[in-house]
Amino acid sequence: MAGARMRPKDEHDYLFKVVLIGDSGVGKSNLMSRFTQNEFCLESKPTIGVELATRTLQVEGRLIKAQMWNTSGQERYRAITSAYFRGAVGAVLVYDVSNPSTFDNLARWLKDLRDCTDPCIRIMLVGNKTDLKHLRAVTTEDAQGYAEKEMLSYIETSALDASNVDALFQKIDEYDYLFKVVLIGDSGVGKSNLLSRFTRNEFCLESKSTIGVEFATRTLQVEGRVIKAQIWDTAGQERYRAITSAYYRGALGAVLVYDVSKPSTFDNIARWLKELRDHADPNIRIMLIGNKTDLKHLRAVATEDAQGYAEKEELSYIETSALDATNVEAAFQMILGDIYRTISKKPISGLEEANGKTNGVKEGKTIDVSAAEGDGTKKSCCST
Ligand SMILES: Nc1nc2c(ncn2[C@@H]2O[C@H](COP(=O)(O)OP(=O)(O)OP(=O)(O)O)[C@@H](O)[C@H]2O)c(=O)[nH]1
Ligand SMILES: [Mg+2]
Repeated sequence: MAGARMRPKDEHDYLFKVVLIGDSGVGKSNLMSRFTQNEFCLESKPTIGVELATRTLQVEGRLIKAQMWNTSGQERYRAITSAYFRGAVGAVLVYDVSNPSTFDNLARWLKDLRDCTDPCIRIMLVGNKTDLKHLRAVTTEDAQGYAEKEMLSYIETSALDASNVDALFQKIDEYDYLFKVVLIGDSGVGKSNLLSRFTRNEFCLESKSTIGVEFATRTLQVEGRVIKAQIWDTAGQERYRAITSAYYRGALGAVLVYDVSKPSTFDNIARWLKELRDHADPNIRIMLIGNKTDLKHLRAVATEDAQGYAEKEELSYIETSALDATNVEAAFQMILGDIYRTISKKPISGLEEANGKTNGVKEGKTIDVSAAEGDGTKKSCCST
């Protein structure tokens, strides 16, 4: 058969819809044309003010078809916002490194994104026009700091000299899912050490009480998916705790930790659970951890008691030792797997038709890009 050994022209493993947003003039159209110029296919759509281009490329052995959507930054097409964002698995939020007002406006764009897209969407902050070195007005450090605070990846590009434009897309495909998980529990139960054991395989006997909020990430395989786990840690001590609602915002999982050698930390679990139920998303997955199992001779909370409590409260339960590393990996695999199973059961905004890889479309399936009506409601996989 003719061409039997060639891949069909439109074959791909995943289809990613990626939306470009940002102020007018920051270079969205040029980034898009720069990115899609090879195997270029500009399908100009009758939809209002939206242009669409695709490029198929190889990312880590997989054939990815990137479908880039671009709209005007000048006109705020409020009516089509939800349709524009529908089904997007990635968003590229662009500002101009030589124009500070485009950086200041990021918060507004981010709000639009968060209101209209799936909370699992991967957002990439892009500082464009790095070729204008002498006109630079937003520092890399400021942008990086902002990106970190808002949980975005960050990259600087120049559509003009093409630097980092391909890297931008490669970065968007680095992982399948980003899951935020928060650690809570009394001071001294070992939250920070569970975090350091899980993310860096480190333990510190004389760790100081946490002040404010920290987080660390680790990318790992969970149920065959590449998950980027972003684990947040805060002070168990009331006076050092950061604003609670910000801490819980966007969290898909919570790990409630007590110390098996200290009954008061177990008694306080009910209080932590209440706080969680008051502030976190009602669909958050919760796991109870009894830490410090290495202190066998000091054990003061029986496994059965904790297990009974966990069952009653519908939490998963595991005992760990951050010191000798027992079950730390298993614990995080458990909560991340639990989150994955929960969200993969639910239809994701605009991706109902794309069952399979939740943050992408499997095996040559195509999103109907002409379906431009959104219902204007906020949909999400992870929060209500
Ligand atoms: N034996 C033993 N000690 C542990 C374990 N995990 C933590 N520790 C010790 O317990 C103390 C407190 O640990 P942290 O991880 O700082 O506790 P935390 O929950 O983060 O405390 P706050 O930040 O104050 O809320 C430290 O001295 C740790 O070395 C463990 O699994 N076994
Ligand atoms: Mg701590």
